[in-house]
Amino acid sequence: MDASEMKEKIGRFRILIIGRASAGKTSILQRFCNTSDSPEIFNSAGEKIDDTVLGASRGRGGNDIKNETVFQINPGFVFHDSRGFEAGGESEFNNVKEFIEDRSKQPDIKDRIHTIWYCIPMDEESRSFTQAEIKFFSHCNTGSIPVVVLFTKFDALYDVEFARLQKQGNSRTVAKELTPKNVEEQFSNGSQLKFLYNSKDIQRPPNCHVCLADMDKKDADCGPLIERTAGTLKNEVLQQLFVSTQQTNLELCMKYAVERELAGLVASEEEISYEDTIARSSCWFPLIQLDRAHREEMQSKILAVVSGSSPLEKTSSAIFRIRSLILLFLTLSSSIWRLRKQLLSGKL
Ligand SMILES: Nc1nc2c(ncn2[C@@H]2O[C@H](COP(=O)(O)OP(=O)(O)O)[C@@H](O)[C@H]2O)c(=O)[nH]1
Ligand SMILES: [Mg+2]
Repeated sequence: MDASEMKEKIGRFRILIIGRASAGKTSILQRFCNTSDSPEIFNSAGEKIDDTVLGASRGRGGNDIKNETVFQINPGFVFHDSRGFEAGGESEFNNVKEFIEDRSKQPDIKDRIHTIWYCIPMDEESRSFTQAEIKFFSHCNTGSIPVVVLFTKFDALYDVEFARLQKQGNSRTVAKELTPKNVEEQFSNGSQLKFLYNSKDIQRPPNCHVCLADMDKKDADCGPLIERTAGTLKNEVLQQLFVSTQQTNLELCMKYAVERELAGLVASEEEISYEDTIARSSCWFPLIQLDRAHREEMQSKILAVVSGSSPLEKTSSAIFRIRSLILLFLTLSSSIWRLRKQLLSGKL
């Protein structure tokens, strides 16, 4: 089975998001999927759960970790929401642990958890790790599943630094600009991270972490979350599935297409056609898994637009425009890399 068949077989990328109620989980999922819509929730039998039923059953076991949370706009991602993973709660911890163990044993990779996001909100006074967090990072065997810690509501730490910068004589504008960078720098040298990665109490530290501020705002950037998560995936097919399914960071798709595909093709001795170069690089992009005939049609349309012989139709859909841009990028970069290969091999 080649990578694209395998990708098709896995189908959806499955993420478990853990964190206490109000940690900012739903907001992150919305930013990640670039939507303000509420997600749809399905039970393990695949039946849609009515919101009103879920609301009424809250606290009566209705918040099942096995439920699948999906956003209509990007059904390529399926989330399991631990909901209310409260400090010290023994039964919630066991529930999460059992769920991870059970999913890890699934023979089919499509049913396994592909990544865990563990949310730690920063909006509490003198934030230190709770018993639940210490327990999770000491006793929960996540096997080969990468774990990324999300320090959520990171903007809660901004006020003190903003005031300090203003006191130093900086204008509001300068203080506002410097604050996020300064806070992240102070945090990276602070006691929380030392504890998380270097404490004897933490036997299973996470793979990495990311600081997320203002995720309740529509234009918030979750690029760092996407990049860190992609970087932790060791399985190339899963990595390709993750990068090509997320639709908010095309820059990352380009980075992987160039670094993983084009660079590899240039380095190899293999003679590969122009069309295949484009087809193989397109595996890293969303919305572009087209067959050859469709791709050729798109390419001729794009060429007509680029050469000015046909205006880009005002009515053309956003998806057509994105596809066009991706194909244009692939066409240009494939040409450049082929030229580079010919130059390096002395054929030019
Ligand atoms: N200041 C701040 N508030 C946030 C952020 N993310 C979420 N919130 C707010 O925190 C509350 C809980 O967020 P929600 O995403 O529903 O948390 P969940 O219970 O973990 O799903 C909401 O009122 C959000 O608007 C953030 O990054 N910064
Ligand atoms: Mg929620």
